[in-house]
Amino acid sequence: MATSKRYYVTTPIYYVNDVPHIGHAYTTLACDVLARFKRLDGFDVKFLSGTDEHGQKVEKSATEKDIDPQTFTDSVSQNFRDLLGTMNFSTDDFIRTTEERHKISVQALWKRLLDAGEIYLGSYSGWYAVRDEAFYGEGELITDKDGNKTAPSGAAVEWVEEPSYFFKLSSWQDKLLKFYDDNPDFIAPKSRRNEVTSFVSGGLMDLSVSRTTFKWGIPVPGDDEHIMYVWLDALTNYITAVGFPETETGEYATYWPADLHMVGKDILRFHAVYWPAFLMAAGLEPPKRVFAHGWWTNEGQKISKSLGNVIDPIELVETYGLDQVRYFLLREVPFGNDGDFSRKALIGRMNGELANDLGNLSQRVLSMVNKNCEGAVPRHGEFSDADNVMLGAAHGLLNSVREHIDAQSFNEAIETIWLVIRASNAYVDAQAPWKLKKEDPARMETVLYVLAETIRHIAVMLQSFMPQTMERMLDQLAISPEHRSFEFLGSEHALVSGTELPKPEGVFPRFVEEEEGA
Ligand code: ME8
Repeated sequence: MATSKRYYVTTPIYYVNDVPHIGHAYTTLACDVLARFKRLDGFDVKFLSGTDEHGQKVEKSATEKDIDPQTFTDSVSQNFRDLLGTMNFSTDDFIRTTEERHKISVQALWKRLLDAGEIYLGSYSGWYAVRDEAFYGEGELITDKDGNKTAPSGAAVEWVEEPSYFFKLSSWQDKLLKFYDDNPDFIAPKSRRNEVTSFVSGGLMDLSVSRTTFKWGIPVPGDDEHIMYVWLDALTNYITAVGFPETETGEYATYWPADLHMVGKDILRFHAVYWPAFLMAAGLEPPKRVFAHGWWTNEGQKISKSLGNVIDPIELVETYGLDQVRYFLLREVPFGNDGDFSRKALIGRMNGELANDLGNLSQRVLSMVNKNCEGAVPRHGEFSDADNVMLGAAHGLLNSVREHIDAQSFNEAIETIWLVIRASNAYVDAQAPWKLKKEDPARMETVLYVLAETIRHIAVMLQSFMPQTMERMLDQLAISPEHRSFEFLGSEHALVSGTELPKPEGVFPRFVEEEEGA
């Protein structure tokens, strides 16, 4: 695509120790909306997701199931790939860390770090949490009343003593702080930025980047006894996918540095501290931005396998509908905050906002057009002030929504669109086209035209959130697929009177809960 506007967005690569749940779907959904929005806005987009397949945690899960790690990762990775289809995610690439392209890339990065004098051999003794795949200092641990120590995340820790290569993270403290200062938008949201800068200001220790007590990973070049630390391996996926170690040509030259790494708040430190330090130490550019979103609880409870309350995105989609679930997840909670998942809240939004506000608007308007305007886009006369206000609101959507999307404020982007939906409903009520039908049919047509044109704008703007239903809504307005990107917004590309329209059908049915025992 011949465009200078490029956008590279990544999800974390998910551990293949378990099946995908709502948390994974949420992170990838946020990226999918960004990727779709940017494509509609004329960007050349690369959207990457994938699976993190090495390390002790995955090895342990395979051993527990008595399967060799490769067979195990092959099958679990497929579940994550399948989720892309289930959720209608528009990824351009899916990386697995067990791929050859990745091994080459990680070993090349290691060599760069070694050649730059950033890695040395020593020995590690300290605490390690397999669940987090993270090292913890004594001072970070939490001791319960029985004297048991756990990681701050609650994960079990074990004492580790073994030879290890170290990355000279301690020497990157000032350079990282300067980098955060020079790039105030690097960490989002703002509250998270303070968390990271105070962590780095507190002093950094050199980081153990190899282990000798397990085998499932990428060997250190020239020293096979050592397996690379799984986070060094995993983070590198973001450059592997753009062709590293080739940096001068190809996708690396086009897309790197990434515009956004989307992560959950649990893994911000790895992305905002270790990753830019590794990259700068290797003479490579750090990414432009890392956004740490919050965590979902389930009906007030922490989601965990042991509590048996893991939310399966596939079940949700089957029960409530794909776009309904996509909408809810990004609408319910300000992005960046923690949120509580409840079926009642989901149904409330489906019936209140999707069925009532948006569904009724389009169904009402399109049925009136179908019945009273010979099933074609109505003719229109002079626009009144009220018409111009309505159309102006629709035309103004792109700029304000774009601003929210660029700040990853998804719920505000949606709210901005909803203001126009609510205004359209108020406009229908005020103009009462059903009354105009007898009194002033020409005016009725103008009102219905204004509404149809407003619905076109709303549907185009909502495509990234709800691609399937908006496709149906735009089909009902007879907008050809090539005319659905943002360059076709505005009065220049307005609906053409007389264009034949298909028979309208509702796109957002009300959700009626089955009675207990029915
Ligand atoms: O951390 N609510 O992988 P992972 C919201 N392999 N998001 C949630 C969530 C919840 N309850 N639970 C999980 C890893 N997530 C590493 C990443 S990247 C180089 C390596 C999401 O399978 C959230 O985005 O544990 C979190 O960061 C991600 O799942 C962790 O996935």
